[in-house]
Amino acid sequence: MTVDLAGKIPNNVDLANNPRLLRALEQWQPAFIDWWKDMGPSESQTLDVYLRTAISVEPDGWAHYGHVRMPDYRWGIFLAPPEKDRVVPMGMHKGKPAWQEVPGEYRANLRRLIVTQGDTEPASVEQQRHLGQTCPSLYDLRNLFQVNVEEGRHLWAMVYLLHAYFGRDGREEGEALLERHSGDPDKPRILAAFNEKTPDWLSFFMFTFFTDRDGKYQLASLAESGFDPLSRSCRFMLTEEAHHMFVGENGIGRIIQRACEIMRQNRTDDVRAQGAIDLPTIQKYLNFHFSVSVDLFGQEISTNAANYFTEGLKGRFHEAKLADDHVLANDRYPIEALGENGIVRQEAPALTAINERLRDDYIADCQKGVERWNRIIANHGIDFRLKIPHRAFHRGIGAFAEIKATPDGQVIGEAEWTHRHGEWLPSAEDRTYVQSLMRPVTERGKMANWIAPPAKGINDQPVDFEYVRFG
Ligand code: BYC
Ligand code: FE
Ligand code: FE
Repeated sequence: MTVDLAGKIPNNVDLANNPRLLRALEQWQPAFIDWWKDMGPSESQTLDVYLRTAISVEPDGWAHYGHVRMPDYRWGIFLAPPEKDRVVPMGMHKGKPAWQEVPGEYRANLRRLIVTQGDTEPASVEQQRHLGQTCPSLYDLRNLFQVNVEEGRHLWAMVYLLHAYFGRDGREEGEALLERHSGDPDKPRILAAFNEKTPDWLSFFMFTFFTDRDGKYQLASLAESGFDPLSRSCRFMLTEEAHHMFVGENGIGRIIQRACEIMRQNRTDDVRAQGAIDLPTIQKYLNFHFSVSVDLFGQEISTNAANYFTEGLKGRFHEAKLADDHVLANDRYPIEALGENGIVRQEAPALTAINERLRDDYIADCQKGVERWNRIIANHGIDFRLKIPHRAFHRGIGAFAEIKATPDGQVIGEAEWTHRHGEWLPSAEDRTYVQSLMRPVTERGKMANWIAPPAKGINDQPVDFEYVRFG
């Protein structure tokens, strides 16, 4: 696999020898740049940012670090190296050679999966568009932009697949990906979480912790696809995704750290009086972002998901490591469902419960991160623990969308929900308070008062490095 870094579009997919595809992508490129200028990070055109850029797919050395003027970022198309003799890992075609072209009968389903994946990438950039104006430090500003440019590259990854394998329909979908916008009343993004606002940095860090983690699980499932180009695209995207989740976990950890320091120093729970964010408010934001992110896994019982699996288009998390027949014709899987007196455990056919199984894997992963946050609180000797709410809490998709539940998983009536949801989700007042803290800090090495400095900088640079230069 040769890497071409000199062309208009850096790539390792041999675009130079595919003039039709190259021409199509070079036509899409100006539309992407226009979208980035209109809908991407606001007022970033003159900034020099210390960014990593993908320049190969070698495990070490795939990234180059250096200051880049943001609109000149080199978004490239990179697929992970092909696995020799790769086979379809699951479903009715299990064991047959992986497909290098789209099987005709699965064209519509594959296109739909790729479009849904592709739609989330620019959506998140749109949601985060104004955060640069209120960054808590240059370090954080750089991390925001790093996430943004890589989500832009993930859009390129999906648009490449659409152009290379789906002909004219694919090109039309590529245009539509730039025409839908987050929160647009007429042309919204496809999945609900990507039409929510990300108005402040507490929300941003929660988003990268919870919603980018959905990205990790969905990409890992698509990396199991029998359609090999999709698998290889997703495998490389996953290497970038780790940093996005780091930004979230680290960001929330530093906010918690700051709250705990203030509680200890001032012997008070009234952290807000000292201009920081109190732990109960952090819990409410956690509840919100967790619940909209678990919706992204779809219905508990889904024939779509069963079909994707059986057709070999989308697998389970780490499919190859699972010890079963990878066909699941007669297997059962335990799920939570609505019973007559609340929420009950039930068995469902494993095939139709594929979405729920992935949601379980995701929740277990979230739980580990929350435990790491709780260790920060415990280390300060403070008697408070953050908790992931029950999966039935505040749902918009699936069986639990029909009911109201407390964060503990108690089914409650509408009246009680109306009366009490302000205890569990950020209220208008909470949001106004958090917003009031959002003042830009752009002096080298300085941090906003509500967040502790990171333990170390990016790529072995010091924390007070000039991560962003204002031109
Ligand atoms: N919102 O059978 P079901 C990322 C629809 S994040 C609105 O359960 P399925 C990133 C559904 O379309 C990863 N509608 O559906 C993160 C279906 O509609 P139809 C993104 C929803 O298909 C941060 C109906 O309800 N990647 O990368 O099994 C920053 C029945 O539902 C929603 C992917 O999602 C919803 N939440 O499951 C940047 C991977 N959920 O058929 C990036 C690709 C369901 O009735 N997508 N519906 O018209 C998929 O695999 C599937 O589309 C889903 C949905 C898992 C999302
Ligand atoms: Fe992404
Ligand atoms: Fe991401």
